[in-house]
Amino acid sequence: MSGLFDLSGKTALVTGSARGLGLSYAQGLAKAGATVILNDIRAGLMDESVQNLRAQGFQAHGVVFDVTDERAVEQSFVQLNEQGLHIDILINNAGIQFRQPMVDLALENWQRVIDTNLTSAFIVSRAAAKRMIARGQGGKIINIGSLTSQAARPTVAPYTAAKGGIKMLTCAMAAEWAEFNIQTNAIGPGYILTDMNTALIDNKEFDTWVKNSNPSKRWGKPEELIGTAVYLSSSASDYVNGQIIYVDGGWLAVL
Ligand code: NAP
Ligand code: GCO
Repeated sequence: MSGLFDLSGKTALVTGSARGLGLSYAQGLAKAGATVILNDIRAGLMDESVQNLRAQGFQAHGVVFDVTDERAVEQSFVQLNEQGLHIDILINNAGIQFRQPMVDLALENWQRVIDTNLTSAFIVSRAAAKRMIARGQGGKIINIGSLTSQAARPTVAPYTAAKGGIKMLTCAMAAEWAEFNIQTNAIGPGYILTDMNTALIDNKEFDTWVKNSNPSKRWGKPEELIGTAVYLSSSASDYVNGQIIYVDGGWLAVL
């Protein structure tokens, strides 16, 4: 049974993984046997995280690129391939949040969130999928959605639109790439204790709302996303495609 979740011999790229959920995904996949490639826009932070993973005995590398920059993405994939690193598993994790009522929202801020949280998944997955198809060995692509892939709250419209798009882009990728033995799915985390949510965690009213809005009555922890990431990265999910798995304490399941 454990072989079902064994990632030995696989190479995984996790975008936005110098810290936060991305680093948790990378550490979890490394523990399952994968060689992991961290990505970030801040080289120093990324290098520090790569060294930390190596110090734990894991196979880890790093590649700096902005996920919204298609030229940098393509060049990075060429560089990785030249190093003998071929991506079997891609987790499109990089993302930002920008909270403001739409009537006050500048188009540039709308666009920046859409570019980073949605368009980037197209850009990076296109680079990965064409190489997976050429290699003929299949692959795994995991997009990172959110509760806002399914429901909205005020002041996070671009994030919500992007994450809703992630849900349907996951279906589109499954529609086009399943025949090449590439499984594309998504994870929809609930409210998780990371830097993205510091302002919310520190806000007593919001903290109370989160705890009262899910039957688990608490925020999630980054490490609680790892099992789903390993499952969707492994042969255990070879007949799962186009799905989003919410890891939300039951939030979306209850009235
Ligand atoms: P986070 O703590 O803010 O970390 C985001 C990571 O993405 C950082 O490492 C950041 O780099 C990187 N990043 C941002 N823009 C980038 C770009 N253009 N190119 C490359 N990397 C970039 O966020 P998080 O909470 O870990 O969230 C990670 C993902 O999970 C996001 O897609 C988020 O929407 C999603 N998510 C989070 C939650 C939650 O409750 N935390 C829930 C649902 C979904 P720097 O370190 O250089 O800033
Ligand atoms: C917000 C939060 C959320 C969470 C997550 C919930 O401002 O409401 O940032 O968007 O990060 O996406 O699933």
